[in-house]
Amino acid sequence: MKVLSWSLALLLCSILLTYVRSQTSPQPDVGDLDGPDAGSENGEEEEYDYKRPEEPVDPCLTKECPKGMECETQEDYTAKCICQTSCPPAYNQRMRVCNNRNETVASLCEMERQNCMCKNKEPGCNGKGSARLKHYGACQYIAECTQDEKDEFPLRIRRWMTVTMFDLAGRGTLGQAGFALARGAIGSDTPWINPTLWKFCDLDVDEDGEINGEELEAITVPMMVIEHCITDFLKDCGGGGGISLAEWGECMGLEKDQVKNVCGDFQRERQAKEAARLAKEAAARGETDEEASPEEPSK
Ligand SMILES: [Ca+2]
Repeated sequence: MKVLSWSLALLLCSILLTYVRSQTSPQPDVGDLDGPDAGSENGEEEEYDYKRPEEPVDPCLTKECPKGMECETQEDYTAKCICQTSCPPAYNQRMRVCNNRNETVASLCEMERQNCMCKNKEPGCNGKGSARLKHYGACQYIAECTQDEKDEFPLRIRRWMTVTMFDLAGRGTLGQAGFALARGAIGSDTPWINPTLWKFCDLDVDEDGEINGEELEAITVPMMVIEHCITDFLKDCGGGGGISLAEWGECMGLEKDQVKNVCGDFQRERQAKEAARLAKEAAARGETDEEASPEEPSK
């Protein structure tokens, strides 16, 4: 009987001790049971998406810099355009260009790099200031244009514009608006009209209805060496200022009723292409369409 009493006393002590421990020990966090280590309800181990820290994207990948400049990634991971530190070696003499000071420069890149440094007043500037591109290749003597040559010039440039337009159409690089005009010119008694109107639209990049001096360089610079009259002729055509469509048509020998504004389709194509380019750049930067959408084309 005494043994039974001692056994009961020990059992009660054991129960009491267990109760005291359960009240003083830290309680498990119920939330922990739902954590990644607790397993799912069906007992299977769930995969947990342990994300790696995102590596910063080089901001220069989507940064466009003006001519003569290159992108440099800053310490705070922003992109900054700086003057090009160097240009590819001008291994070929055909890379040389002639500037408007009649100086032969190793390459167009080198001329634009110099322009940048002079504009920013950097030590690398040659001290002469910015220069413009006169023509490709080393500087050479350009004969003056005689009156006879000038009189014949519209015929020559119309022929060149026609051949160029048909060539681009054949290669599929003219765009829909240009292709439609080229197709309309084929078989015509006056096949040069559409190419002449097309070239006006092509040169009027800012779409203000006239061709200014800078826009004119897109045709004078590549043609000056092979067609020495082009600069004098087009200078006279605009009377020293921009060339309107009516002036362009008259200079090229078109009748007044042959001069029509066909630029609308070109402009819409150009704007759509530019919008697509901007959207692509914005997508590369991870921006939304709304953040990146350019202004609605007004034309
Ligand atoms: Ca213009």
